[in-house]
Amino acid sequence: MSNFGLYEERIRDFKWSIAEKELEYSNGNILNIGWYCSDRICLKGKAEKIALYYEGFGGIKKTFTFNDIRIAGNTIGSFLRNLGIKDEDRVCLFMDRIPELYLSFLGVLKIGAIVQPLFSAFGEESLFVRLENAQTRAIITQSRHLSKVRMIRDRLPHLEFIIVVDHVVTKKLENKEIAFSLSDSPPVGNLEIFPTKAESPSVLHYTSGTTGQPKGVKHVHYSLISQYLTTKWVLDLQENDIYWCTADPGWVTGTSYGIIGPWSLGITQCVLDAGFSAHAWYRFIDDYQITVWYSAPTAIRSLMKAGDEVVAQYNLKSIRHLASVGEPLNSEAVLWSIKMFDKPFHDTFWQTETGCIMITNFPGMKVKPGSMGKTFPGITGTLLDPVTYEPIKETGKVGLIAFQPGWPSMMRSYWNNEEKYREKFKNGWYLSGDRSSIDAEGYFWFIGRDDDVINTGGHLVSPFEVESALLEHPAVAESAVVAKPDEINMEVVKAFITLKPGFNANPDLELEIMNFIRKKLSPLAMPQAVEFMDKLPKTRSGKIMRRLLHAKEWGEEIGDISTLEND
Ligand code: 6R9
Repeated sequence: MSNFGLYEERIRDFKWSIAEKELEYSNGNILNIGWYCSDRICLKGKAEKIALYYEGFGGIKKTFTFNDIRIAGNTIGSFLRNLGIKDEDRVCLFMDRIPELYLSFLGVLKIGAIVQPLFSAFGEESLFVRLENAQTRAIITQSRHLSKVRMIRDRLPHLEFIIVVDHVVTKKLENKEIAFSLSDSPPVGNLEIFPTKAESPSVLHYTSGTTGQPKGVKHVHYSLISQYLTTKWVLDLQENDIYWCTADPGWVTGTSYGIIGPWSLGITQCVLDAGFSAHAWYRFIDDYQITVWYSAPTAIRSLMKAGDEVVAQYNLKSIRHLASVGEPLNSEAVLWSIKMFDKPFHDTFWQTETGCIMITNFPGMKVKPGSMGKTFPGITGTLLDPVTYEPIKETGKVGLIAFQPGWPSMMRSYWNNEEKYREKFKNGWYLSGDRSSIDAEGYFWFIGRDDDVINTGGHLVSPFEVESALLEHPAVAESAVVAKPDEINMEVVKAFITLKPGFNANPDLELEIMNFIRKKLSPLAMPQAVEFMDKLPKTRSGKIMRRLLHAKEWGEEIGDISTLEND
């Protein structure tokens, strides 16, 4: 059988029940992701297998077996349950990539509560809007992030518990704060797992759109089915693999493929929480003899820039399979990886909303550098005409990437935002919001997003959120935020600002405005360039035309400006 045949083979007679069968997933059994990722693996005889190799700043190392993560999940779950946290309560995880982050994820799910992971670099305002929207009841955090939580807790009436996992007794805890130390708590060997059903909510990830506040993407425990199977077939994880997913669990890649996928398969994974440097990353692969590596184009471009001679200083022969997600993977990056590791990075396309990989260069399939590959077996994908929303028949024509709803890990709703959820469907198709073409062999070629959302280094930034933060500064009259091209991150955030009367544009004011919004936004959303303008281009109805500013930055044709306001 040729390699190409494997993909064909998988597609033929595909049913999601393949995964249900392997997972012994049926009513009457425990259907809880927390249990699947730890207890079940132990029951399968792998209690002493390593689940996690962790390395933090300063070279701190910790190792956990599947039995360790099972017990730690129980201990955290039991602690939360004793506080009165119950099923479907929202519990936010606001931590760096320390072991407690991964272990709390299991603990929260085990008691049937909903995990709300948020990136620890978020500023207090970004944190506030997400906690307020979810009416979050508890937040688990670290001392170093406590000051941000303290600034907003009084405006969050639903937030009852602020749990600090690394509290030192010399510091005073304040209102709502509770210390919890995993190492000092009596280990809970057996916990009654909450009997979640397939459709019980599990994870609530926030994602940014062009307008309005970020939306909470609600997933359910049944998502496991597609996360398990895509991890197995696309990331190609096998029993003896040592796997490294470089994503932070504040984003969907870090939970679907940084926790649920590998652990439900009983695979050993590594976590490095020590920032980025080419030497540190290669050294990590070398030290742990990593075999499967799932990363992102911005990181790959940074590694390319660091120089090929750095690669040569490490033994990276262990690498067996490479995959990438989050932004367009340029063909140069694929060709580079073939040169350096003798293997291509396999692109994977998916979203917070899809919960699992949708389009991919399937292992063994011919990789076309620059293409995202084909739909995963069981996924029906097409391109829709942007006007009629009918599937496009002609090869090579650009359209909107759309999927037929119904795969297991599809979002079930946007939290408290039925209207926005409904907008995602047209003619029975789920609209991804991205544009692509498809070639004669069925390969997707990414073109761009269909909205104003900025994808900087794989992180989606809503121009609205940055503009709102800017508008809070007393000197700012109006603002418009667009993407600007960047060699490493592909796109960075650029802000155009008009000032209120009495204020003059100068470098001091720019610095002051930047310092002002730095407290509100995540570092990733911070503008890398600012331009003061006398006025912003607007439509006759008064809407700021970001499209014109975008075209200016990218040196593109401006296109139809018939709606532009006259002087
Ligand atoms: C998993 C994740 C989703 C958006 C998506 C698209 C972009 C993701 C991509 C890609 C080109 C790829 N995107 N994978 N663009 N090629 N292989 O990233 O989820 O944070 O929700 O972002 O990212 O624009 O719509 P999320």
